[in-house]
Amino acid sequence: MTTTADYTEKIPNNVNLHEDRRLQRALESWQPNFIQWWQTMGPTLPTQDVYLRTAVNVGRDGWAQFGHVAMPEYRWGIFLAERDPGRTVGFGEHKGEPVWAKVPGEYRAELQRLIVIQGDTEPASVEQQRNLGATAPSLYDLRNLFQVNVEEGRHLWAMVYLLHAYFGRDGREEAEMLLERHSGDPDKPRILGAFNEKTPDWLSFFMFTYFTDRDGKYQLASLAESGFDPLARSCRFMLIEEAHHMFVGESGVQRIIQRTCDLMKEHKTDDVRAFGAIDLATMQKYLNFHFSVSLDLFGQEASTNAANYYTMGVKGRYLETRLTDDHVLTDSTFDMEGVEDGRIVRKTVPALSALNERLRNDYVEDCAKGLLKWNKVIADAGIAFELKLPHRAFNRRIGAFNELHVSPDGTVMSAADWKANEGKWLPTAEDRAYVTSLMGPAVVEPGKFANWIAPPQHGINRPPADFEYARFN
Ligand code: BYC
Repeated sequence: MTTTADYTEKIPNNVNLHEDRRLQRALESWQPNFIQWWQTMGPTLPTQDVYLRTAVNVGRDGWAQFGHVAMPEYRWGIFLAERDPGRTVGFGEHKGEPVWAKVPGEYRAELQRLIVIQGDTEPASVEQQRNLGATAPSLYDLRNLFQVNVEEGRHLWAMVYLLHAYFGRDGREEAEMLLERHSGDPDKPRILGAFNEKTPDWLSFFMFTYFTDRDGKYQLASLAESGFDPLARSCRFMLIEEAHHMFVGESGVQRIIQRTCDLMKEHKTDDVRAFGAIDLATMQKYLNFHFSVSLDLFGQEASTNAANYYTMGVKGRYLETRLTDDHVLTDSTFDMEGVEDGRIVRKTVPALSALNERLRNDYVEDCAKGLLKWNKVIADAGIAFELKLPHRAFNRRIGAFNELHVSPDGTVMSAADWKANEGKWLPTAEDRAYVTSLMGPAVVEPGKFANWIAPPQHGINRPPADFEYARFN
């Protein structure tokens, strides 16, 4: 294994692919299918080239290089973080044993399932975002969208490599299926709910990259603890790229809020729709939607799957190695909210079965940090409004809260009352139509921004915000 990618190969990689001709041929025969998928399901806005970063190295310094790239020629590669030769399984019944370089036969099904679910989300998000280029609010934003898209494509490559390299024929078949399921397809949908929702406008895109990509961060971090070392190393490297995606979401929402607040102050009104911006009440509704849909991605609160993954050593907790308990959890308990007789109650449950909920807690805590920054923009403008995360039981489809009707402040109510208030809490058809109406043709003049969003404070990498981030024929 080398840290630097070999770019002379058809598939750039740091896994010495040329040493395994069979695997190399299998991946090279998947490659045209991927390109075909990218061309039919990937970004629709034609460009000559885009200023993108490409991973070239997994070492700490200079892991990526920036430059204008024609998108279909982007070099999607296979990169695993460097191997830690002394690494041992950090949790579960194999705690302290050397990590596995190959898939243990008895855990094959579980590992394959986790890798397939992870892999399925990556192309799904590209499909969801495919038409957004046509309404990009600036070249800077267009470039960020495409950066996210190519890297999700690379994350798909990361999971496909694992399927091909370690799961034989089943793995190759699953890799094909990853290109055959499509977001929102009635016959062959993507596996997880949030990845079948639409991302039709840029407010949705920024909320998605803030909330749903953040689920990615927490799931990848848990898989980065895996005893199956190639999976752990793949996820560790993916996390480096993922950070930018969440930055795009956080800063994107922040810039919309900034613009809204500027207009509210300038015109001394809450009704910024009259001036072509997005009012804070609508922002809250989008936030409610994306947060609740993303909470579902963590699975059931009580999960024997999660307990088994942990005991087997295939999926750990967030920052497992930094936690100070016994890393086995058979004798531990966990306090959480659950449902009893139609009410939300606190209960103490075995820690092993509550691992999904625990990860969801870590996630919620992290989500709240962005809101502090967003609310500061509002407070600095002297406006009396605060964005809030809705209660975790609000608008849930997966898990115990699915059976309840709960308001954003956590009040349990009848289905009829909930329905009567839904339009106050979640985007209505009219809200969505309004936001869509703001999405004009892509703003392609360097340094110019659509009316509903403020410019960023800095450009990407070194160039300023008015840099020509994308060029057209
Ligand atoms: N939708 O015991 P449970 C990302 C099913 S995002 C539909 O709780 P488990 C990204 C479940 O499959 C990160 N079905 O399940 C972000 C199970 O079915 P079976 C993606 C669901 O396994 C933005 C049953 O309900 N990575 O990277 O503990 C852009 C029982 O549930 C859902 C991963 O998710 C759902 N939401 O938990 C690009 C990591 N939830 O077995 C990329 C890998 C549950 O009874 N996946 N079910 O037929 C996992 O770790 C787990 O599979 C889950 C589910 C956390 C997703």
